[in-house]
Amino acid sequence: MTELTRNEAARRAEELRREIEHHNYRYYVLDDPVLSDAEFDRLVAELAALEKAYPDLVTPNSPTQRVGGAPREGFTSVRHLAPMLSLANAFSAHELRDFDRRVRGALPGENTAYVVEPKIDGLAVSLTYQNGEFVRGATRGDGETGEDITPNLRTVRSLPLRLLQDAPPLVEVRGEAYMSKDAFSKLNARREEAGETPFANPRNAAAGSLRQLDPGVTANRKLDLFVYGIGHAEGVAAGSHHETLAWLAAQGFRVNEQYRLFEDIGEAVDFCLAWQKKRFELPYTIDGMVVKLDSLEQQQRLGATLKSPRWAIAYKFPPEEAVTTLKDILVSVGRTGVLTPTAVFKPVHLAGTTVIRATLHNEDLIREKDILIGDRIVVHKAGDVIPEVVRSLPELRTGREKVFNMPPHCPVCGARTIREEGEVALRCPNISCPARLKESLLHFASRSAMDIRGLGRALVEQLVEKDMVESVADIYTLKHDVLARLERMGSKSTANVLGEIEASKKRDLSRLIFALGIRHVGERAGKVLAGRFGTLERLMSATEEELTAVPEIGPKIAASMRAFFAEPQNRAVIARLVDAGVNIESTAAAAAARPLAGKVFVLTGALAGLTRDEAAARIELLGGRVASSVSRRTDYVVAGENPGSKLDKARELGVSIINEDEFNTLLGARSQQP
Ligand code: 0OX
Repeated sequence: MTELTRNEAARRAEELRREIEHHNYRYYVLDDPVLSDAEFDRLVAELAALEKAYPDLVTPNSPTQRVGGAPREGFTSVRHLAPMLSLANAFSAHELRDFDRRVRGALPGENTAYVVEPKIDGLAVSLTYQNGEFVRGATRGDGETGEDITPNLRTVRSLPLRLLQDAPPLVEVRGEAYMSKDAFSKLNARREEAGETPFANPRNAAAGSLRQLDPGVTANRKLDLFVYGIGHAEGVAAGSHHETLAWLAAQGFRVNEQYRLFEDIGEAVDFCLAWQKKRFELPYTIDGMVVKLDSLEQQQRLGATLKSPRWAIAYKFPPEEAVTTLKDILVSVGRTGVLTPTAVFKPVHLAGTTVIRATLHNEDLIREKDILIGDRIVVHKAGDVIPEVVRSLPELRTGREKVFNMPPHCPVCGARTIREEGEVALRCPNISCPARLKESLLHFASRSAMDIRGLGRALVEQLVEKDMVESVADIYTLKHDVLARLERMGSKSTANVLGEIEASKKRDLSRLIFALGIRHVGERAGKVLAGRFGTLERLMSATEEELTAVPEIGPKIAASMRAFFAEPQNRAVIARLVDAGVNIESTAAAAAARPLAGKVFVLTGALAGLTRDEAAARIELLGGRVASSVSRRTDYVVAGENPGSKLDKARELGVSIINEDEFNTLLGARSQQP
């Protein structure tokens, strides 16, 4: 490798890093992307290939490091340069005015102004930048020392890995990492699908995702970041909080744009109260508003108590609660047979929507909360998202309320319910229970599983109730004439559904693994397992050790897989799926990773866009091989400027000759995921 080539590689890598981070910023911070996903992926693929060819070019802040590094043994603690203080709370307009009186009392005769900004309900983080480079990220901890979560924070796309403007020598930026309501709902839906415990609210989801020893797990969670201040600064010119926010935004950070500057506390209070009403319109949870004295010099003079600054206060929103009447408790049976009690109450307006039901999780919880059917109950939405019964109001009882008991028999099939040792949940043990079957079919056909459009609840209910299907495999035996006789199934929709069912036979193995509904096996596990084992047969014969050896697959998933495949009834269903012609191979996973597998390339002449080593690295990254001379086994000769005698040899042997454009198409178009 010549010095020059390495230099060229280093230059190109740096160019790519800047370009990728710029587009990342446009997408995640400005919400104004200019590149398509495919174009963006191509840049990342090129950088990854370069870094593979020259591993010493990898930097900790390369965008390729955003996918998460190696798992660690534990967290190390880090001392914050300046303590991370917490905020004192105000629970009323009156307390906000008290705060203003204290502030002005300490600054007699001076002008004062306040910045009021939303209080994001997430996890406080401190981000250290040295000469413009992100070097450390930490949790608050006890305020003096926190936990080092640097690799986890690197996966947060809206966190700048390098600052945009003239780099200050050292700065500690403070902000809130959080999960949007939408990402939270989707994550919980996925967890429930996989039989995992859902998170109670977006804040717990954000904290749980960031406090992971394996940053790869964090990378798969959609976390976001707002920054709101600077802890310790060397070389930052700002005289006020609003200038600090502007400086942070100019450095590439996401700053919440809802902040406003006020000179009058009355207007600041009105602003807080207006947001109290409007808060549910935001795509993320806020639990209050923060009022901060604007002048940094005045802030400094006011100082802090042991715990919190005297120059700022959090106005906490009252919890959004409503009182309604519990009409009934219904019990539903899920795919895994778990019986879940659901509270059904008189419709009530709550956190932006009308709600009529809330899960009660299990019988123990109903007892703990002393809930009777007919009770007046207090309801709220956890994290503004999940309706929950907070408590009952026993003082309002009339005597006509009724105690609820979980049914001793499955409400759907009548099988005796069981409570497994160590579990709070009651289960229907009958795997042919129509309720379980319906949920299994819906899961099998769902978008992220076999994606059979048209096989929705209305059709599934009829199929199960008319005994037309007994397992997911029966979907593939449905005939046009019987289907067309069902309600709401005209000849056209029947043909559509049958077409969809047929098309689902070609889905990738990863989807099938997920579709089988094995406990704890979610979409992600399906992909990882399909990529690793390649065929269903190999997966079915894998031992627990082989399964746990796969990154991201833990003992719980492995044990659940083994138990599932050991069950003769499950094996019979799988055999019937195979007979029906359902694909059991991982076409996508293997092929996408190595689209040029088995292809032999010979390079001749100079390429305009890539050095020889870069071209070779790209080919190898996609599974191809580079040979030094042309033979009958050569698949492509890539001809650049001034090609040599290899071109003549290729012509002589009739080997495909491609130019640089065609070569780029081969690299680019094929490197995208299908
Ligand atoms: C927030 C938030 C939290 C921190 C200590 C002094 C001022 N959760 O959105 N804290 C602060 O600032 C405090 N601002 C915020 N916006």
